[in-house]
Amino acid sequence: MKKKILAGFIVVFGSAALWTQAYAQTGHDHGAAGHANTAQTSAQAISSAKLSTSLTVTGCWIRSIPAPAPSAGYFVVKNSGNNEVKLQAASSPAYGMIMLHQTTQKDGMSKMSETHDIAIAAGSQLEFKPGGYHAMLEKPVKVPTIGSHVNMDFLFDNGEKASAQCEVKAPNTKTPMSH
Ligand SMILES: [Cu+2]
Repeated sequence: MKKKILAGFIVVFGSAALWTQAYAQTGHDHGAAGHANTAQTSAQAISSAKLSTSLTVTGCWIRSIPAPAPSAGYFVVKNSGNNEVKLQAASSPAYGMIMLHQTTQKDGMSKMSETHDIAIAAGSQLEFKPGGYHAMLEKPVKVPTIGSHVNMDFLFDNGEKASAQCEVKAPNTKTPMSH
């Protein structure tokens, strides 16, 4: 009996470790149902959150990528409040799922990973930009045309949200300043 329980534990633990490994390797291929549920929950939480007076998102732009490949969104989050906040999630009517990602460099290789609770200190701002933090935009409802704007909402851990209009730019756009 004891042996059976132990064996069961090893199986569960083993598959969790395998899953984590598989997840790390697939990068953008997030087909898992758990992620879809999380995205849905945050979309609901964002729509009922109250618009913040101290947290703003500006300069938002989206790199237009042909579907079904995921696209990325970049912006500046500014916290003019007196407390540190954490960015928890983003949502947009134009995308079925948005995740917060961070690109890191290791041994000359660029790699993206999902990230949660990105802290923005009181009175400071954080730039989401190519090669760093970004919003990963998946499952486009339809591919937005270059030059159009897409609405995006951002949820913070204090229960407030910020809203931005993101300009859709050409796939080869490198910096927010180039048009
Ligand atoms: Cu990414």
